[in-house]
Amino acid sequence: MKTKRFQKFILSSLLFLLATGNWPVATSFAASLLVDDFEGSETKNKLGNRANVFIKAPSKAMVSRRGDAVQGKQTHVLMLRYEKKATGGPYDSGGWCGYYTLLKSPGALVAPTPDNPNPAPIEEQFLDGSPYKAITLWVRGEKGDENFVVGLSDRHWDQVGDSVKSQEIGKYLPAGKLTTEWQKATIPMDEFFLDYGQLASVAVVFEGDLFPQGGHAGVVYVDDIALE
Ligand SMILES: [Ca+2]
Repeated sequence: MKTKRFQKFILSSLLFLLATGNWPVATSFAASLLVDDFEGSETKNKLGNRANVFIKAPSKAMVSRRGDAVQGKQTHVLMLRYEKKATGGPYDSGGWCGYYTLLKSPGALVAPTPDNPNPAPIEEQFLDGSPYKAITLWVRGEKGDENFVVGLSDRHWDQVGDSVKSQEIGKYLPAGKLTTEWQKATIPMDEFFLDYGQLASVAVVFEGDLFPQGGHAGVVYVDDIALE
């Protein structure tokens, strides 16, 4: 009787482990980290951190949410509309624009109490990206002639308000370019030369020489930004 109960215990423990993936040995592998699936808040990602467009005039960008089917599954996705201008703005480069989502958590002031009249503020927390090998995201264009690069910043690049850029997105897509079909982009971390232990943000960026005619207006759709 006792043995049977023990066997049952072992079996249920195994089932629990299988169901939850909480294997003790699995701790050395990094599970993927979903940064945003665009199902929740419009201004915060799944990490609880801010996400928004960025704009340097005369370029501009806006975001919204749309329902779409990704791999046959109905879901919500980010719609990113951009107008990358060819001239004007800093260095007559037409400015730049895009969308960022923060990997770092913001710092905060701590309210003083009688016991602690001068509390230290909570510092920003940068994300340890060292367990991950790639940034992944699902993307499609509205027409298929869109283009962008991915920006990644660490503490240093964050402080200067910029990021390190990937190559053009097509390099990381199965079709070699954006199309009107959903594709998964996999951008190896080592495309970016920075401090992976202190990551600050991921961005979709329209800047530089992305388009043959200089400027371009278009719409790209994005879902499931993750670190894998
Ligand atoms: Ca989604």
